[in-house]
Amino acid sequence: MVEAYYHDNEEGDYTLPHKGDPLSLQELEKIGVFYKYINNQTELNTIASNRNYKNRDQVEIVESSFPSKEAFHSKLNIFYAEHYHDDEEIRYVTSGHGYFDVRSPQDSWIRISLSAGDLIILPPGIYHRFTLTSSMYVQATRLFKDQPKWEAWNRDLGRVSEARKEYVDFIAAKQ
Ligand code: KMT
Ligand code: NI
Repeated sequence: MVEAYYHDNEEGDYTLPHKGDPLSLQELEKIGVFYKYINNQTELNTIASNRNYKNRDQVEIVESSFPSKEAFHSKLNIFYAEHYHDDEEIRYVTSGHGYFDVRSPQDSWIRISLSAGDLIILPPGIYHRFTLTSSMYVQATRLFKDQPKWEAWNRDLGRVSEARKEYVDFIAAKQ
């Protein structure tokens, strides 16, 4: 079941829920984040073809699929570093659980809790991060238009691309 809420901003184990005030899916749409529950592959195919996504892959993020505990944790740290992409990020959770954190217009963290059947679309240019939950397991389909391009621009780089500018303008127009 999807759930969206503000992150409590407490430090510590980032796989814990960190639950703050709740937020509706309509509020997410206002910042360009779309959510949909999908219970069959046909619906996923429709979304992919409507948006011109030709390719996809399946990822399983669990310690046992990494060569070492260190490799697993370094991957989790990469996912959890705040970043944006110049393209949309579409993820469909097929098993397990994950948290996507996205920045609100006021720069607070909004946490979106996802499990099997949950599809999320993050717009180009939105700052976000991902973590496993305390279940420490997720399996997801990643959609991409052409070749996989997972270029991430971490916030500490301060880079402002065209996609980032467009997203900032989109948010500003709504205020
Ligand atoms: C990402 O880009 O953060 C990921 O692919 C995370 C795993 S997909 C649920
Ligand atoms: Ni990302």
